[in-house]
Amino acid sequence: MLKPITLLFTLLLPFLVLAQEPVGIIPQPVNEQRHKGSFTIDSHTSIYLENRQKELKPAAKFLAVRIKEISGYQLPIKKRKGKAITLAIESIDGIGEEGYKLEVNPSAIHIRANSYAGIVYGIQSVLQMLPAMRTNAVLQVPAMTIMDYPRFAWRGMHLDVSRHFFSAESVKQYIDLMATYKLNTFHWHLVDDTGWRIEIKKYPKLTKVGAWRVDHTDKPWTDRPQAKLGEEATYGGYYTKEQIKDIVAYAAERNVTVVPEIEMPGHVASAIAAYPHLSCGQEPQLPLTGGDYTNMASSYCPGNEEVFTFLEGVLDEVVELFPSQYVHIGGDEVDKSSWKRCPKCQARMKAEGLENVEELQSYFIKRMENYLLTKNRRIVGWDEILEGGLAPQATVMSWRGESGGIAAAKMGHDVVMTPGSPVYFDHYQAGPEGEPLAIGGFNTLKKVYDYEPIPTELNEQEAMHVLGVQANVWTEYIPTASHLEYMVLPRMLALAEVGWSPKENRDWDNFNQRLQSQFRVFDQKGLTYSKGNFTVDI
Ligand code: TNX
Repeated sequence: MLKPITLLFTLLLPFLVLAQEPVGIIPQPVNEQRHKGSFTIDSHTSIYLENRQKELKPAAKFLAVRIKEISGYQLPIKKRKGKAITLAIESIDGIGEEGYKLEVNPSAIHIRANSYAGIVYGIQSVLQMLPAMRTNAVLQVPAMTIMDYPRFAWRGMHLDVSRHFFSAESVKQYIDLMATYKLNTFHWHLVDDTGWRIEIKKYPKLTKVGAWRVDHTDKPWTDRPQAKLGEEATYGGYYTKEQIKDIVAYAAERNVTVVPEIEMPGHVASAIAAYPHLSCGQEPQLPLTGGDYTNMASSYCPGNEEVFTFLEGVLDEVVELFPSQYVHIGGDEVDKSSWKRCPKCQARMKAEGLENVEELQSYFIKRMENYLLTKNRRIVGWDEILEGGLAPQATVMSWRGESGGIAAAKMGHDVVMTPGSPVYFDHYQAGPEGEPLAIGGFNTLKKVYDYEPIPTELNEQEAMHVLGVQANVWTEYIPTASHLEYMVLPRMLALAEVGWSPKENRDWDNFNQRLQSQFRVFDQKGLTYSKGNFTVDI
């Protein structure tokens, strides 16, 4: 015979266990408590915007569309409170611009935040608790209280659409995935040697000529022969202004800022193919086909004034399309050999008192910074922009390890940490046996998860300049959208947690448990992802 107290305990046990179960959200919230019971979403549920906050309409629509997809219920957006999911922008201390408070009890769901961004994140947390696909099951959100906000302001994913082209639809899917895990910055690498991907009305040849290359997609990147003039260019593509506006709006609805990268002064064989006068040699050429860089002009000529006129014209149209505070101007891996042979470059260096070609590159970047500042935009560039002197207000992306970022932060510049190891997602995540051919490197899920964006070399003051963290996805070896998914899933989720969750909340084993339910989501959505043995770190 059980004693009454034991009996009571036995009966309560399932609830006690339930109360301690992790909610399973990625990235791990700052603070979450699970309670007894759940809120059921059904045909009587509505969405209520407190104080009729009009600006929340896109968020409410986003939520309603998702609920409809999985359940068929069309939740009305109502003016009166009933059994509702309430969204409210109000003033809340301690959660910052992007934070939110989520309260779920059996009769209501409440999402409160200081801004649109926070409301969207509250919605994303609720959606992670629901099935990802159409279901006949009862839609239940477990009762809970969450208080949550991000550790870093810049939580980025980059995508190179030049080495291989990805459709506007694929780009949207990529952004949607990012948003699911509260990543907020999409760095869109729109320009490189192999293709110019953004429509510019003033310079139509950029897309007519520069977006297309001789097709060797059947061969591995490094085996592709360089195209000869006269060969037919059939591989490529670009985004029209309409498509870009649509993508930018789609991203904004999900609190994702799109930062365009207009690469300069190197990696621009595609632009030079369109307008040969932009290189020092001015020889005609085709966009780069693949891995072979020889005999190509790949840098603009800083001795030629027309180059600046051209770039200003391009940037005028770019800033019209992208509301982002930042424009990324590239700056990496510039082939400066042509500059050394170029009389106009020599003359420019003499006139400006520049001692070497690094200073000439710095002159170039500073001019572009000045131009963009007149448009109220700031520049961000790869860490090579430190060489020859950093432009006064530039933000640095540290990709060759962390040293560039550390140097820039010590100089009082903002930085984004994107070191090749461990946050280049074009590198192997397992294998290499059994893995698709990749550029090299070995960035396992665990290495990504363990990454700490604030280097120990920085003091507290300097560390404030680390805006955040970003993974880069170069696509030399990634020809298709499903291959792209495979490279970013699930590493993107580890990155999301590094960028969002407090350092002390990060727990590898717990993350792996939460990952299992996301794997089910990937399966339901038909996403391609890596299931490698992530717990083995080599
Ligand atoms: C270096 S990272 C590059 C890219 C390549 C990448 C391959 C950076 C700023 N430049 O042009 O695609 O390595 O991993």
